[in-house]
Amino acid sequence: MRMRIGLPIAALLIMACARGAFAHGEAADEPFLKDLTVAFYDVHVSPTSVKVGDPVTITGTLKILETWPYTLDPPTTAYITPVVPGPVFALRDRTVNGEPAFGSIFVEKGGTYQYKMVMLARNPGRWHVHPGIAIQGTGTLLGPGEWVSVEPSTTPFRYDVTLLNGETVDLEH
Ligand SMILES: [Cu+2]
Repeated sequence: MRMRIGLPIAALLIMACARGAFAHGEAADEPFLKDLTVAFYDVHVSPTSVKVGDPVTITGTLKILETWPYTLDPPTTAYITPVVPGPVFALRDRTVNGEPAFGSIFVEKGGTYQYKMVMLARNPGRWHVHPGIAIQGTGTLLGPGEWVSVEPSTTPFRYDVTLLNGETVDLEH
């Protein structure tokens, strides 16, 4: 009799305590990827609470480890990128080792890359933000993540770009 009551109570307690999934995806990477490919360190994401249209900056350093597995293609071409759940931020500016990096860069085993990425908050919500490096032939490897809250703004999102002829266009439209 005690068992009959105990089980439903336990089930209710578990349901009451269960919350939404809260994990960051990089925990799902295989250990050999996390330990042998790329080390991310000094990762900072700030600020972690903004309004739509405000900048969020990701800085940090990554090293492509000498232990890079021989079972993967050697790293040559890569793309350092914010990893966010969909187009909820828009990348505005990116430098790698102090140089502007508009697209892919050349990389090598043992190389160290200091990155800075500025992105604009585009959609309201609570988003997880990681630095990542997409390596040709391997895929995207993730660094540590941070939660960023984006509040709605009274002005709609804009992404203004000045063209060579001096004209300004809003890429959002
Ligand atoms: Cu995450």
